[in-house]
Amino acid sequence: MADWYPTAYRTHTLGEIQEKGIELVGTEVTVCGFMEANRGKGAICFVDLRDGTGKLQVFLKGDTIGDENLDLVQRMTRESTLQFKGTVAQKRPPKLKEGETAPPPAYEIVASEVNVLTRANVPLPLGITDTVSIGLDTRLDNRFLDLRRAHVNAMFTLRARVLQYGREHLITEGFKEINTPKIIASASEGGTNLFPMMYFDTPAFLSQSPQLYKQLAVLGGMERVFEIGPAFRAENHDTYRHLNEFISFDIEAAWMTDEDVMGVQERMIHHIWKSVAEHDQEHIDIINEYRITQELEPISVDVPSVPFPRIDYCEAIQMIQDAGETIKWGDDIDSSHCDIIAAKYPGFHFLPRWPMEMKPFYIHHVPGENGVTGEQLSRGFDLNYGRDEMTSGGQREHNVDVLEENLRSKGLNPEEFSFYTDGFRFGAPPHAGWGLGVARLLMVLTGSRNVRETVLFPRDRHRVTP
Ligand code: AMO
Repeated sequence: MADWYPTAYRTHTLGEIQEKGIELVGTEVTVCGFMEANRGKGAICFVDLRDGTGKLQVFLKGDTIGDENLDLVQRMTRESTLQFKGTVAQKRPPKLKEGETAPPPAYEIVASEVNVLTRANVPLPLGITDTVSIGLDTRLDNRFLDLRRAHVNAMFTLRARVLQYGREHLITEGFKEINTPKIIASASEGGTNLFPMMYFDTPAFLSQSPQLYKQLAVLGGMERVFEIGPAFRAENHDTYRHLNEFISFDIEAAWMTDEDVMGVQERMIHHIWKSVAEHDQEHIDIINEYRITQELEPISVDVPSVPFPRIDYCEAIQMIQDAGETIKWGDDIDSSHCDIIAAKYPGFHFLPRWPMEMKPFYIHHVPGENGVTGEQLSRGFDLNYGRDEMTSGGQREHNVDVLEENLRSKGLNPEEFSFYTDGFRFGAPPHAGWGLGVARLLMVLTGSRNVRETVLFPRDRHRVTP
């Protein structure tokens, strides 16, 4: 449990009172929260109060709180914010029928004072405790209310945990967190999907990826770096897994190959899943309680074993051909093809060794090893889960002459990349890295069917607000 220091508004959180329980019985506390519901007419009233840490019942009696205050609370609208002063008490245990076991003790606050902080409008644009299914657009338009729903709140708690466990794992492997600029002058992932902007009098772009800068940090001797930051793509894709702004979880490391950084990735994902399984079952349970009301299969956190399977590009093409699909060496592997691979490898699996032709200019080739048609293979890889790509990565080209040749062969002007290529002219360690889509990983963990569910305020083709 976190250390919840008292604030000007409250002495305790609701979660803290429920957790400390008996220790606080008889103590005077001040609490705040949203009024989820109120019950009781006449001389008494029960309020279900909710804050960001839990829920608690507040019990009000006219003769202690005053008839005027009692009436005020009884007429209060749902989701209004209230502050109560009162004493912690143990709730009377429920009468048990034969054979029933007693539930754990529950606590409540017997109120002596109430203060209305804000009164909520009626009707609410969406219900907080209703189990009726609400359209994603309505939810996103009213995200501030959607977030008050227990399973949505649990989802974003898990998101924070995934980032925390990922960070902590990389730190144990010697990685340091960096921040790279998001206003850039040249593209790293191809020029067509850039958002242009004016940087004073100079045209510039929003960054598609920290790619070139994380490499420069490693060329600068930082050895192992990571960044969790936004990436912007002006793509026209309008699918369940594409956004125009997403959080990319990137690493870059010196003296490593593609295989080495695949190792970092699988160890990190293993650590995330293991930590969630050990510490966050309560959030998974909340999501499952909701899923059951929607007749969706409950999710479970199955810690994946490492190493993850590796299916070379060539082998993947063969598998797809064997399944009767028309695909040839050099073609992209699309989602329906991924279904064929996922039928055999349903969990996380790497797809290494793509044709050089299909990978960005910064990817290293595989010396002396060619694909079935004699074309050059690369040290670029993807990590997939089921039909969805989670990560791209690879070993990087560290020979500046080859790098400039790669740029030219992609129709790019090496001079425009001199801020980057210069970094290779004064001693360059071989290095490798990857970029992981955080929202896609969250989709896997939480069983979401749309990446928008796992992003607070998604940006897509049709949405730039709220
Ligand atoms: P790539 O372009 O494949 O690689 O992106 C890395 C990962 O980011 C996620 N991703 C997206 N998520 C949501 N919406 C999008 N439009 C979107 N585009 C990408 C995916 C993807 O696997 N510089 C390289 C990484 C590297 O080599 O280190 C890069 O950006 O999960």
